[in-house]
Amino acid sequence: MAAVIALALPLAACSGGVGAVDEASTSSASGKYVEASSGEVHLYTWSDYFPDSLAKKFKEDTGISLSIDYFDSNETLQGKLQATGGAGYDVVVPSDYMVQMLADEHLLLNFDATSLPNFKNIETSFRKPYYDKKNAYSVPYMYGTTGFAYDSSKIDAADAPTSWKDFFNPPSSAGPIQLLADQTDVINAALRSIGAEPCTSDPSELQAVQDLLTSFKSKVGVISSDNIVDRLSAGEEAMGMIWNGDAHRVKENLSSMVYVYPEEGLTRFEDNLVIPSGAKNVDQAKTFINWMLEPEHMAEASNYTGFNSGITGVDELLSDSMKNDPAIVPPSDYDKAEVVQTCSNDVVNKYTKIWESFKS
Ligand code: SPD
Repeated sequence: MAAVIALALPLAACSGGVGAVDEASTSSASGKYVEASSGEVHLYTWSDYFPDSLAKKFKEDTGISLSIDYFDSNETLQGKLQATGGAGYDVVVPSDYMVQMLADEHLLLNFDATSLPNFKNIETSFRKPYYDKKNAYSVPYMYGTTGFAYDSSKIDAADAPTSWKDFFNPPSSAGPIQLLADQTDVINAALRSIGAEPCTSDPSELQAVQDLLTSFKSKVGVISSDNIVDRLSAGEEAMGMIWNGDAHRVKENLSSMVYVYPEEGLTRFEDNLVIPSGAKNVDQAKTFINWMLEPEHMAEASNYTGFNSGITGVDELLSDSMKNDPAIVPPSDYDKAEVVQTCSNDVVNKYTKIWESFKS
């Protein structure tokens, strides 16, 4: 699993972003850890990202019920928390850059994750990431990469795509392309395909991406982050943008599926467990997060989702199929996985404009 761990290192090494703990959002809830033994936790997470078996086990172990709603992108989560002022859920699962954005908007509770008894189980390289330098708001859930996959039984070897450039100019044998409903992942991939960097504010690069997406639109089948595993496994789409854990699950059903590490590079993301500022069941939320930091619980989530996690002891508990899948363990000579950065608000607004115009 050395390659998986190596892929994780740049995140912790990365600097910049949220440094200061937001004292204004510190509440009494940020104090001592109190283990709850009844009540409920409302979890809001990515679709298909938490096994029912684990929710059941959590209730049996702690007496706390877990109810789950699903979102399809960080921006959907952000919109929901903005609309409710951080209320409605007790635990939510933003990615790296979105932890920083939500914290900056005072939508997260500073609960001092280092005070959790199981904080010690977080691998050192996953502590104090650039988007939460004091672990005031977050602990890691799953991490992975955003690449694309294609069915090698449908696309000739001569046409096999190897780059984002190929992805956005697909061979006709690929048929309608699956695209994630994720403006950050799609625009970052499009920027890489034209040789530009994520978060660029260069108007000509952003215009080139807008033009590329406009020409790509007629080749897109479904724009969705939901049910990808089912659709690709069933052969409904032969090529699609996909997160590596989902690709692993597709490969379990369809061995001809290939996960591509694009020549230009790809995004390495990290999703996190955080507590919104308006959460009602804070002790229960902290009990849930602490419980998830047990290696066997996180490993159950990993083996279900297909993604790895930065918790000590999880690697040993991963299924052999995960340990041996290049979608999970990247080729040792691939060094182009880049941690997502938090773009400036101005650039985020430009991304949103490009995305809305692409979808309209
Ligand atoms: N099946 C759900 C996978 C969720 C992955 N989160 C991706 C975050 C990308 N920025």
